[in-house]
Amino acid sequence: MVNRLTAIAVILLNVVLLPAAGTREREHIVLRAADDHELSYPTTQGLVRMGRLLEEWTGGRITVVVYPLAQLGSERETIELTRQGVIDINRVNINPITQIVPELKALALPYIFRDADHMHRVVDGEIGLDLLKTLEEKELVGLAFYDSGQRSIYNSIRPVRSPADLKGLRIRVQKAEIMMDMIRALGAVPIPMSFEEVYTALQTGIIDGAENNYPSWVTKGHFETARFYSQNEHSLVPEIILFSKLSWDRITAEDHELILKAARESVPYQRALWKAMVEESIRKARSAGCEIIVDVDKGPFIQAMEPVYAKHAAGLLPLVERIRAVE
Ligand code: GTR
Repeated sequence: MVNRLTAIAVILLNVVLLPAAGTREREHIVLRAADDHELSYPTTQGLVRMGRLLEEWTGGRITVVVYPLAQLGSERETIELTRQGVIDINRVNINPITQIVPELKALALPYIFRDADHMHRVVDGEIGLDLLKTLEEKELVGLAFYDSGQRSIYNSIRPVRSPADLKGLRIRVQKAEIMMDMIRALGAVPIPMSFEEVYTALQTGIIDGAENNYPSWVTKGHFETARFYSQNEHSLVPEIILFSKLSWDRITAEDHELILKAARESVPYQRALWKAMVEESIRKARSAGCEIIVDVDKGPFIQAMEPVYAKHAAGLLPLVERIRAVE
């Protein structure tokens, strides 16, 4: 939790450290970066890489201080703190931002991407650039997309092979309506809560399961209790690196270029780490005796998502068509 006083102190510090554009631009700039994963996780390491590049290119004039493990607040809180200029750089998942930028739902829709290559071509191309621009209206600057792999359902009660097996299970979701509706459409009960609360909620039985990629399931220890992972792959939603518009407007156009370049250069690095981490997580879960159901028939899951499209894609049909048309 970030209390108000800390937030104010950080804002004051920000004003001192980030000079107005065009003035004192040789001053040392310290950028605060937030991530909710541990320091060794691929997204957090991506931010570290970005910081190293900036330090190297500017001879130490720009420094990025990375705060891992949600030290600056849970995901929804840090999005607000980024809009307020308290946090400068924030790596978050797309799902929680769909609450304030509805266009981004196009990337969060269930089964919208054919596979990871399709998703990469979409976010690395024109559509990705257009979507990053939509953030400016919300006091945010979108820098780049990171990988988050596929999200699937895991639980502590039984192996899930079809939506019927999910009936009545209490499944934690991120604080995003689109995720609540997906879980509801599958016949389970969505329980929105912050990522940090899931471990205890699983241990105490407040929830029966959650949905996430393999690395989150394992690194957060959810696999200790939720031992059945069903690879139904309802979502391939990526991660995003945000920059505070307030902080952005205090730095020079030249530094904008450097920051964008560093963010983009950290992407292939993050993706390589990601791939390795997925494999390592599966290995770890298997050797801990977890049951991973890989051969899930996705047909009934895809069919069940119709109401989610009716509600969340209705206003985005041209964008959805553009995404589908990407080869
Ligand atoms: C992870 C993502 C986190 C957070 C988490 C969650 O895949 O990397 O930033 O969004 O999911 O489910 O809360």
